[in-house]
Amino acid sequence: MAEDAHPPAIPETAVPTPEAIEFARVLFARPSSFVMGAAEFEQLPDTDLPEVAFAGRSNVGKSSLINGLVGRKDLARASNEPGRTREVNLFDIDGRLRLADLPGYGWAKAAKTTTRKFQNLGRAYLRGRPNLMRAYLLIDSRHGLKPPDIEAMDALDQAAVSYQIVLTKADKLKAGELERVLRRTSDAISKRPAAHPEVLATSSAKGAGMPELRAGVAAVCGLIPGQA
Ligand SMILES: Nc1nc2c(ncn2[C@@H]2O[C@H](COP(=O)(O)OP(=O)(O)OP(=O)(O)O)[C@@H](O)[C@H]2O)c(=O)[nH]1
Ligand SMILES: [Mg+2]
Repeated sequence: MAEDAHPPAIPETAVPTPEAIEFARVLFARPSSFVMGAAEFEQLPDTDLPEVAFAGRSNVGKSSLINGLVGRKDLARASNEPGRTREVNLFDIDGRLRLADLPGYGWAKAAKTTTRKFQNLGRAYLRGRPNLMRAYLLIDSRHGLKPPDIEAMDALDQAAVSYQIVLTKADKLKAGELERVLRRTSDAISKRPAAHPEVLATSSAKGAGMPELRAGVAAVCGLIPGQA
C-alpha cells in the first residue's frame, strides 16, 4: 500500500519527447573536443556558449559520464585513482555547448592545501559562471546522498544555481535497489528550491539514462528546436 501510494520517482512531465531524444542523440554524436583545463577561475574562456557542469564526490563517475554522453572512451580522463580531475576541464560539443568536468570533492587523501584549492575552484565555477545553465550533481547509486553531497546541495540552493541529481553506476544495483535509492533521493530533494525534481539514474558503463540526460542537457541549453 505505502509503496503504491508513493508518487512515481520520475514524473511523467519530465520524460523527454522522442524528437528531443533524437535531436540530442545527433547533437552528441557530432564532433566533440577538449577545450582547456583551467586551474584558476580567471583562466576560463568567454561565456559565449551555454555550459552545463558535472559535480560530485571524487570517483563518483563525472569524467566517465561525459565520455558516456559523447559515446567515446577517452574524451575526459577517467580513473580509479580518486582526485583525478583537479581542474575545470571544458569540452566543446559541435561548437554549440560546453560540458564542464569539475574537480571532485570529499577526497581525503589529497594534501589539505591542494584539496582546498581545487574545491574552491569548483565552487567558484558553480557560483560565478554566468553561462552555466544547469549543474548536474552526481551521486553514486550504491551510496546515496552523503554529508558532503548535502553540503554541496546547500551551497547550490543558497547560490540559486539550478541543479539536477544524477545517480551513477546504476549497473551495480539490482532493479529494486535502484528504485529504492531513486525514491529516497527524490524525497530528500523535494523541498530544495534549486533542485530539479526529477532524479536521473545512469550507467556510463552500460549506457542507461544517457539518451534522457543528453536530451535534458540540450533542452536546458536552449538547443532543441521548437522548445524555448
Ligand atoms: N560499473 C561502473 N563503473 C563506473 C561507472 N562510471 C564510472 N565508473 C568507474 O568509477 C571510477 C571513477 O570514475 P571517474 O569517471 O574517473 O570519476 P570522477 O568522478 O571523474 O573522479 P575524480 O576525477 O577523481 O573526481 C572509474 O574506475 C570508472 O571506471 C559506471 O557507470 N559503472
Ligand atoms: Mg574525473
